[in-house]
Amino acid sequence: MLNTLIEKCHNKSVKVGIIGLGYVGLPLAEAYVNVGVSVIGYDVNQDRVDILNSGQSGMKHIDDSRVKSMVDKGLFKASSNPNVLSEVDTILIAVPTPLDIHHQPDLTYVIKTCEVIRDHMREGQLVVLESTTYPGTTAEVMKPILEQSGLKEGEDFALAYSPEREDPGNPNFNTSTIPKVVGSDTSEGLKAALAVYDLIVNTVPVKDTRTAEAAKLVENIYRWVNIATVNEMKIIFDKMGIDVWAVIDAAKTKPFGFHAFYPGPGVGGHCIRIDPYYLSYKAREFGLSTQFIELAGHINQSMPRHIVTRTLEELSLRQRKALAGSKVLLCGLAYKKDIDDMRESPSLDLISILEEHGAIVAYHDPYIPVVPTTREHPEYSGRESVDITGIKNCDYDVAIIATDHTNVDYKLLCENTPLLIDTRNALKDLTSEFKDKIVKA
Ligand code: SAJ
Repeated sequence: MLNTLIEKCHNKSVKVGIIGLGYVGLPLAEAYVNVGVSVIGYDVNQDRVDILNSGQSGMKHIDDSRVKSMVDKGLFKASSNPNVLSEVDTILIAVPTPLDIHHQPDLTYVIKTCEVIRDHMREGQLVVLESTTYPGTTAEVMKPILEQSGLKEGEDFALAYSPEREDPGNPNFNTSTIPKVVGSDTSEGLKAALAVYDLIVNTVPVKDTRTAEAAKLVENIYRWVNIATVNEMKIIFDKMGIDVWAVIDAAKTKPFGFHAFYPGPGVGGHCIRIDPYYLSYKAREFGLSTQFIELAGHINQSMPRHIVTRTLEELSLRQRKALAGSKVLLCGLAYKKDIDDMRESPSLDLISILEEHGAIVAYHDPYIPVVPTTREHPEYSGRESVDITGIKNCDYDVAIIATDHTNVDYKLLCENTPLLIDTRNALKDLTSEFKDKIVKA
């Protein structure tokens, strides 16, 4: 059933379809084009389709020249017409898997995508889900929808799961150099999926789709729980007058059995703080609870409020000032350093809690000159980053370092602010010079 597909992979005449042309789908398309394989991208967003077909990426971390080269080679085109899905030999799905307002998995995009594929798929195709999700999604959610087409998995089409491991902007790894876990519930499906992915990357075959789905969750739950651990350590060592960053730097000299994580103002991004709850959801189906995930969530999500409490305490102790009415400069809106992505950023929670206390909050982030509209905080859209070169005339009562961007003039900040709350150890090189005004929190 899939011999043709496998044959086409071997002679590189295979046509790859990719659904979802975002931070996962576009680099995936580029990896195939770079090995001479033709790609048709399908996206429901016509604006996105037009941007890509005009040779632009629409994303800061992907240079337009890369997309232009793909288009100019004649090996890539984007379309919002689902009919293209019958023209391709394999369909790779890279659509969002967020949480809904009840903090439950939201598979709307995956389900809608499967319904479109169902209505346009043909015999002999391989369908692969790449989006992070709970074990069982491919077999229990996708397969029934796709089989409504009348085609049968393992006989008429193949189905597999291969988790995306994109890390946007990571200078050390890219789509073609990050090993790709691949699982299918049929031997044909695994063979076909390996043939498709072997074209661009080293593959790691696993027993079935559930193993592959679970592997991705474990990767990110590992981070979620370990970040919570160091956040708790920070609170404990703070009380003991111990610098947690110095402790971690000492611990990481152990050449085995330790991986350094660092405390922060909370956990942002659309992976680490979301993926663990996909496992929590599925575990409840088996009458089980995921205590570490929930506890880590409690700790990580309490960090912004902890930072505000420490700010309030230090303002009161050092300046006999209340937080209400104080001028606060929040340094860093992005959820991690040197990127412009502020999705789910703890900085947004910091602003909200500071203003709840009556503080007057401004922000500085060299990567985010203006706050875009976000789902969770539309009220902040349009706010502008303040230029700190004029900071000496701004009389801020306190600056909170929430993101440790490299390109910020921290010395200027320390010279012109009476109190600095450093949640990232960003001021480590200035601590001796300004030790009386820097508080690690
Ligand atoms: N964070 C900490 N302390 C740490 C590490 C992270 O507070 O020690 C915070 C970050 O500031 C951020 C959040 O956690 O707010 C998430 O940070 P992250 O470094 O995990 O970055 P992400 O969310 O971009 O995670 C992605 C993941 N990649 C994929 O899911 C494919 C993750 O698996 C990668 O390990 C991570 O990038 C990475 O290493 O850059």
